[in-house]
Amino acid sequence: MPAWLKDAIFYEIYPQSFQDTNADGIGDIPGIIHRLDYIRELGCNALWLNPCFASPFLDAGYDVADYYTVAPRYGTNEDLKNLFAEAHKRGMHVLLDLVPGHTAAEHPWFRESCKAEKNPYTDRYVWTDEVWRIPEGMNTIRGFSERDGACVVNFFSHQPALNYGFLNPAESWQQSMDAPGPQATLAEMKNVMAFWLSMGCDGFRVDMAGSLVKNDPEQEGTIALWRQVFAWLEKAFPEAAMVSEWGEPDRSLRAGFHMDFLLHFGPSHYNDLFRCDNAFFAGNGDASAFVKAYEATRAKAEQGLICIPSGNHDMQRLTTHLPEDGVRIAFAFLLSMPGAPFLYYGDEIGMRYLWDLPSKEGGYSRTGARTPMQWGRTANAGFSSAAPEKLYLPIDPAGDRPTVEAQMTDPDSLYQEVRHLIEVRRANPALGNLGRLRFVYAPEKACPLVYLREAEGERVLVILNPSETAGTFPWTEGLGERIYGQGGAASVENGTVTVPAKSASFYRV
Ligand code: TEU
Ligand code: CA
Repeated sequence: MPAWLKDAIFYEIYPQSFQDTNADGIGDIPGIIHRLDYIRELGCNALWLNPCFASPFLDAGYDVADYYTVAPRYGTNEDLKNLFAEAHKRGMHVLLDLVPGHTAAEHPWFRESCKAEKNPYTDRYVWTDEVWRIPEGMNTIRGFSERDGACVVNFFSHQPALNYGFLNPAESWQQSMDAPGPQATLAEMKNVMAFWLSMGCDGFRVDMAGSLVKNDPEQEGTIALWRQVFAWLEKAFPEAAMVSEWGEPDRSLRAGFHMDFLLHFGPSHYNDLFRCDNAFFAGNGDASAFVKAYEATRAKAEQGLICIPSGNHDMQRLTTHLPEDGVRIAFAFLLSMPGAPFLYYGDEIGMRYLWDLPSKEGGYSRTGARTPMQWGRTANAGFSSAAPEKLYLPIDPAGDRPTVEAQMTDPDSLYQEVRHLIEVRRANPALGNLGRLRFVYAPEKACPLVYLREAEGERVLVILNPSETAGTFPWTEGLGERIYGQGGAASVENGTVTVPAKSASFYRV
């Protein structure tokens, strides 16, 4: 694992909505450079940028039309190179988003692949051998090409699946992983990675990383494929960091990834905590299923970081299902768990999910979590000087919408709470990315949630009680210094700790 991940705290930027510098209403790379100091001051020292490559933007850039060129609306390759350099100057690292599973339908490879005559791209995508043959359990598009066949798609219908082969080819059109077509696809994806890494990029967040090999229910083929990639990467770019969008760390970390996310899909029960009708951090939900799933996955994954994001561009905002105090306790959790924290832009000021927005670039219900960053009081909240109707998405119209400017000067703001939590994390090795974790108390449908963090001979007990009522848990040791607190302090008597309602505390023990 690259050494820099030991204390990496990531900030996810949706480039189109962060900072516009040329008044076209769309965020851009010079805008990200302009805001690097803001991110550093918050305490984050690493970035993940959503895809910023040439694209028809039918899925916000997750439909890549050219892996080697920055989308003109964001700037140039030179701008991106500049971002890497400016980030490095500040001790920061930058991950790009790699989308290896599919391309845009307008990618030149796909155009070639659609032709009836054989050419170097015939086997770049997964095709059946006749248009009438529709493979079971896979989505296809058909009847649009001269080539006779149905083409498998990975996500939306305009995202044809790149061909990495089948685990156990069962039909003549299914190629094995080591056939020339799949091997050429993989070699090209390595070229893409090497291209950006050589330019100064520090690694990738890998989109749908578990989706590459087909007919692979246990993902053993995809795991083997990634292990090959990592064998190469560790030699060629040993400092490159890789985080998978997989959602099953026991598989992804075995595949060689340094980090994986717990997400709104997969077996993690992530949503139980933050995004459901009775979310745990809202006060009367359940954290025990999450804890059980976490312990099970951790036991199977011997190495690597399990990362719990505050949100991302695919889900509602952290504020959607949680009250303000619940959001703060959720941040106390996010910034005291092991793994590298990932903050979604704007979550640090409590930006809101905007309901009922018309879909933008394939966002659909995800659109409301992708609105422009709210910097301050100036026009368009400081995001852009374009006319409001030209903005990528509208700014939150609420009169009391949170802004960076207001929260930076308010000592009681969420921004200050998050910044302070990052400081506390950095000051205490036990709370760091690699520190050990043991759950002490995680009752079913009850509070508090209690766990012990430990590293370098230091131990910190984390006690989180989002409930409206006080709670207790058994603890036979004493409590030392309270190094972080929200709400009232806990008290210990006769082997029982009493925790006030709506509180979060970190104690040295
Ligand atoms: O997402 C994959 C995915 O399965 C989901 O996150 C999905 O977008 C969500 O569940 C819908 O609510 C990744 C990207 O994060 C997403 O933005 C892309 O649209 C998708 O891959 C295709 O590339
Ligand atoms: Ca712009």
